[in-house]
Amino acid sequence: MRVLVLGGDGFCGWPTSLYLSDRGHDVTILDNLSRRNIDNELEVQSLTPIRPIGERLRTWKESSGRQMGFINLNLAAEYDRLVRVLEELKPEAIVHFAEQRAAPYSMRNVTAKRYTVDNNVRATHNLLVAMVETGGQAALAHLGTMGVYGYGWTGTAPIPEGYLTVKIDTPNGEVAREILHPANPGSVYHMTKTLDQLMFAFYAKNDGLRITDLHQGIVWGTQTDQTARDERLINRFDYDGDYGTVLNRFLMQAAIGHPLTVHGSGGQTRAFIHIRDTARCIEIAITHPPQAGSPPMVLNQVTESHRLRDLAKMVSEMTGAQIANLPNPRREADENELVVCNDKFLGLGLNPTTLSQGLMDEVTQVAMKYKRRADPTKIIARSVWRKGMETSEDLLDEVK
Ligand code: USQ
Repeated sequence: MRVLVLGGDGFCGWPTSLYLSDRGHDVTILDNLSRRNIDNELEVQSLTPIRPIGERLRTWKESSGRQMGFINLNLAAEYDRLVRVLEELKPEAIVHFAEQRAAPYSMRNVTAKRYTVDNNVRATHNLLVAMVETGGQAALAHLGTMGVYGYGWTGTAPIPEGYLTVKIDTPNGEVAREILHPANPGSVYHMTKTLDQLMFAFYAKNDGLRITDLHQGIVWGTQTDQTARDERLINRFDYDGDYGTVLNRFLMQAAIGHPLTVHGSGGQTRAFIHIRDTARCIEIAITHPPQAGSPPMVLNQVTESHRLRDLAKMVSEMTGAQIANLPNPRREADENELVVCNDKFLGLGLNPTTLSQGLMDEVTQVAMKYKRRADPTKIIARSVWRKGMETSEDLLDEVK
């Protein structure tokens, strides 16, 4: 398929672009390199030395013989150029990763809150309008998040895939309706993904766009078969308090001798997926789009759920790392249950990559290899959900 990957330079976008290219799809990446700019703003770099996009693409051509296109475009701001891209490229599938994706960054300050909403909402809306205007029949797969459902308020009720059947009392008796699962975002970032869902529902209904919204869990792992082929193809590894996600942070912290930074009691339960499965799920999604005229198809892109204190204990037992229970900078439930349905991906042939010592060792080895690049003063999460919330002091002065 001719696939346009929006946000193809990022943590999920880059390995997915390589995977799709490797599988024989004709891939063009569209990205404004904003994630690299945020690294500069936060004065922190990926633990792994990611190469400039041009070098990445040249290396991929050298090692695979396959060419990927690249367009530097700001989706939220350059609507006319976007229309021209769609007209010229005529993609059969569009994968939309092009949003600011860190919850802590989105809560950091007023500027980051406004940027996250302006960027994410406008990017998605521009894309939808441009798809309608150009009359393209591309299948759109969007990276949404499990966080749109929120955590804790459904107890042990399994989270369905996007829609909920509710019973309504009417004067003529009870009727059943399928509604979009109520949104319960826990951060400004997650809120933008709940807004995306409404835009998808509208444009699917009004214009017949074929949309799949992937409610992805927390991604862990860093390398895929493709990114591991050459050091110049390496994927990013975020370990800082804003962009680093929990399991990769624990594994990296263990590798550099930093205590594992559990927020609060660690009773939070979250859904996880390995980066390799992210790429596989995207290919499954774009090759199984919904029919025009159907509501957006929602797939829960997760393979397993874990309580954070269990993950910390597991990493600690594997590595000998200490566990630190730190003040939680977020406003979130201390303890929650989470049961997630992922039947659709399993039904479409996903063979889940679950947590294993081997894969965790792989992450630890990557972290060990590049640990000299780590800045220990960037590890503690300091973006608080409300002014005045307490955060921890640094726990490590230097990486030995
Ligand atoms: N946490 C810790 N210690 C840490 C880092 C995080 O205890 O050092 C806790 C957080 O307080 C939270 C949980 O771990 O309870 C998850 O935090 P996270 O940073 O790993 O993940 P999150 O902020 O939820 O966001 C990430 C991605 C986002 C994606 C989301 C999927 O950055 O793009 O949408 O995972 S989900 O969590 O399922 O909504």
